[in-house]
Amino acid sequence: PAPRTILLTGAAGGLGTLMRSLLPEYGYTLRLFDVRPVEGEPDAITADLGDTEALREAVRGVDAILHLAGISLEAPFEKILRSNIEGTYNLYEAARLEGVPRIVFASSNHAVGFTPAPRAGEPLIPIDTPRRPDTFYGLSKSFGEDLAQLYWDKHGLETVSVRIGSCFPEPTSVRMLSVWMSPADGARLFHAALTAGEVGHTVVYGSSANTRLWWDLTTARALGYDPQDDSEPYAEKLIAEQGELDPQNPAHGHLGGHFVNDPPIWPY
Ligand code: NAI
Ligand code: 15L
Repeated sequence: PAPRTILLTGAAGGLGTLMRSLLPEYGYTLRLFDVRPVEGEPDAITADLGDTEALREAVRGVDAILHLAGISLEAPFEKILRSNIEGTYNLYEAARLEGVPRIVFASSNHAVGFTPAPRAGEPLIPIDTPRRPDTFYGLSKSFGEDLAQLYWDKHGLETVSVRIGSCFPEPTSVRMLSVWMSPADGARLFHAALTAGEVGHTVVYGSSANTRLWWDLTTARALGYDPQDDSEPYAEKLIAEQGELDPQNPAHGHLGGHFVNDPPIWPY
């Protein structure tokens, strides 16, 4: 049966806020979880991923989990360790103990961020490209994907790991023309990941059907994902403002963009 009640972790964040408005249209009831209060949502669970009791209670009875909570930029290793590595482990343990059958995990392009970006005419980056994290942040997403594989192989807990590109209302850089996922396509992809039959542990790239796409969406499409958007209408303006990508510039020549040499730092 299609999942109905979803635990949404990271509900106060940018993507969480977008999904709070888009996912109910697909018929989901959302239970919200974040360490920060979720504005206008008094029933949201305000707790840290380090709070194992709160997590057990939060996951109890849900049909699936959309796990967006965590540090979403670069940070000192100790912080990444607590929120993203231990936090994701705590969530998987809670899900295993409570019998939640599926997690959709917000992985990131930064798990493979040091992969050279394909130039025009070169093949798209396949989903089984070796992982090349560009930051401790990307390393934590790589860990999350391996954790998901372990919980599938050992415990039969299914995951779709979504290596999200850039999910924002509009692309704001020339790099984003290649990796952008429109919020509407994000909701389509998460819905497909939540409802597809037997996924085991499936890894997919998360983006729209961009003209300048860098990676292969085959595994995402196999879930039933049918992206409707393309960043191309934004190309002319962004290229006029910022210029074409220069492959000699490390921040332009890798999937992870400026995370490879000048990552944005988590401010909290
Ligand atoms: P965000 O930083 O806006 O939201 C993350 C949320 O997680 C925040 O509300 C924060 O309070 C919460 N959080 C952080 N540590 C926590 C902890 N220890 N316990 C409980 N809650 C905690 O990030 P955004 O953009 O919404 O991203 C959501 C997820 O998707 C993140 O895991 C991020 O790594 C991933 N992602 C996002 C991309 C994007 O384009 N927005 C691209 C690739 C991955
Ligand atoms: C990510 O993983 C970040 O969470 C997000 O804030 C963006 O920076 C995105 O990647 C990106 O690569 O643009």
